[in-house]
Amino acid sequence: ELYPLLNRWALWFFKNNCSRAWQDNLHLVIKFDTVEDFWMYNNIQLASKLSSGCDYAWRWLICKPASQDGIEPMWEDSRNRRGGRWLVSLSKQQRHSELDHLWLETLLCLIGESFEEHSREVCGAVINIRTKGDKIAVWTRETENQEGVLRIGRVYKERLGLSTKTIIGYQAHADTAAKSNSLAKNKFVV
Ligand code: M7G
Repeated sequence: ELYPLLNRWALWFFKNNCSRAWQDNLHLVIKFDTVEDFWMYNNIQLASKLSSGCDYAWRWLICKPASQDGIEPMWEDSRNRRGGRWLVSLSKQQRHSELDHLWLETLLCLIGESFEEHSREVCGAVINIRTKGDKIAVWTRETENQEGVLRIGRVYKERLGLSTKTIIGYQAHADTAAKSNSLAKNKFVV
């Protein structure tokens, strides 16, 4: 017997090829809507084993309600355009000690709809494997929904088991897109 998830999700993979446009490097791997399929595809490759550098890679999980088109994992998608992300920046050492665990917990928050009535605000999650430090983020739909954004941030931080001393910030995609090098300013922190 298969256990259904409340939503259908899509796993995307980003494999950088410097000679192509950013969007052309994004590949839809699989769509799934059962617990069993989630476990199967989640084990394809541990995040900590993905390569980095110019050959960097992403893994994505994006909401896809069965009856609608999926949200594409890019700022340009209409459901991301006004949104932003809760960003967890990791140190180099954390790749070996914590990355896989934090990513799995992030995925479980999403497919388990852990943010109660605010779960529908969640568009997806992304992991960036980077030599300068890996990043995990949860993308939400509407930067202006302060109550929802803050609630998601608090629940997410607690689920990751981050100490109260660790501050995580929320940035609007529009600000991130405008700043190619430095980090965009935080709209919220928890
Ligand atoms: P990144 O991979 O999110 O983080 O962005 P990084 O700085 O740690 O490598 C790197 C670059 O990828 C950005 O400066 C953009 O040129 C491009 N990029 C990233 N995202 C998420 C998008 C997106 O959603 N749309 C487009 N068009 N480009 C993006």
